[in-house]
Amino acid sequence: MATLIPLNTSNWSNELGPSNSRDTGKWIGVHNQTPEKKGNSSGALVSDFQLLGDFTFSGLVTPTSMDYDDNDIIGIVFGWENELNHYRLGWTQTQAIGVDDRSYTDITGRTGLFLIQEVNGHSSTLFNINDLFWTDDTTYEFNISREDNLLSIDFGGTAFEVESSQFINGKVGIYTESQTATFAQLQVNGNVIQVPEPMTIAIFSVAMLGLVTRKFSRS
Ligand SMILES: [Ca+2]
Ligand SMILES: [Ca+2]
Repeated sequence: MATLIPLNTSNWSNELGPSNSRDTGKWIGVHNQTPEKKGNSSGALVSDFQLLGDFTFSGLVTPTSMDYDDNDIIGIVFGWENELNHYRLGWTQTQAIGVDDRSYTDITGRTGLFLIQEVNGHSSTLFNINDLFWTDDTTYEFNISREDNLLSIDFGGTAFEVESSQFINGKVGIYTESQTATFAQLQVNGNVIQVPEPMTIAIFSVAMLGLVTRKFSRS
């Protein structure tokens, strides 16, 4: 078993949601490594690094009912380039057919537990159990790993494998659609490449300019 390294979510970015509600919901708790989404908002929180090749990404997610008892989507993203290019692993608490309060579906129409591959905004379903639902205020463990083209996934004790080589590299993250939830103990193992923030590049450029200028004035 590879050693998992705890992640610091302080600099993760609020990104557009990956499915039919592509708005940017505010995440709180990122500085305590317990990202939380309140209210009926949607959106992704995405890592400040990329994973190259094989990896493991794991953590905990709890759909919460204290603020609002809802039944929509909690999920994980990986191989992420943007909201139109990624994998998303989502899960709903759909109510029984015929009950008014039906949940959001993925843009594909999927409910229950689903794994979707999104390429230039075109979705394909890699896996779906349409009658498996989460329970309010229950903490679920998730674990996603890639070994070459094989994706091994465990979400809340439901494990499955699929093959896909679409996104070998990419960022990881979490998302909700119209759902309150908290995430914790996010960990990763793999070839981590830090993606510099635009600000860091700007400061670096200014520093270089300073060096060059000084060198020039001395000569
Ligand atoms: Ca509920
Ligand atoms: Ca909702």
